[in-house]
Amino acid sequence: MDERIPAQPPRALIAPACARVHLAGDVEHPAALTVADLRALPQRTVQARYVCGRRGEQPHTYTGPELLEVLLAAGPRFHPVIGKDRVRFLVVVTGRDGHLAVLSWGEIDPRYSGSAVLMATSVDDRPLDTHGPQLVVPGDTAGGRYVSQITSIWTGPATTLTDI
Ligand SMILES: Nc1nc2c(c(=O)[nH]1)N[C@H]1C(S)=C(S)[C@@H](COP(=O)(O)O)O[C@H]1N2
Ligand SMILES: [Mo]
Repeated sequence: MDERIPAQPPRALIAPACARVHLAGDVEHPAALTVADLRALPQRTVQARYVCGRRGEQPHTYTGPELLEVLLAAGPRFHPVIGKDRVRFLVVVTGRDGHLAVLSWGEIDPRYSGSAVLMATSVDDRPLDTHGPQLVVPGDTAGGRYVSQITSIWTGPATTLTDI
């Protein structure tokens, strides 16, 4: 055997590349989550469709945890007594290519409008471990907030001009 050619390890021993989502902002527990970490949370499956400018209507089946659960696990620093403090919080979701979409806490919390926004760990049964999760916003018509290959999520309070 040619000693200069390193032996390849069996394919099963090569760890698959897995994307991470950096979760940061005004939270107690910043984290770098894999899709496998997201799969450890309670999963929901929804059918949703958005209209893509280039490819028309896109119906897909998405499975993953609710964005709300992922954010709550990070411990957002809401005011300990004033319940409505949470409606100041923004959620900024960024994809690998820099595409970015903003949600507000009131959109994802059932005590307000509360539509179930998911972080998909699979689309049409295709796992997203290597690509990274995709945001699913079933109430949206256009696809702009279906951010794919999510690399970071920031949450924290918006400020008013008087705070600046
Ligand atoms: N990371 C990332 N996600 C994205 C976008 C993007 O440019 N980058 N475009 C959005 C828009 S505008 C649409 S319509 C859908 C299109 O996704 P598709 O081509 O996979 O259907 O992805 C959404 N998610
Ligand atoms: Mo789009």
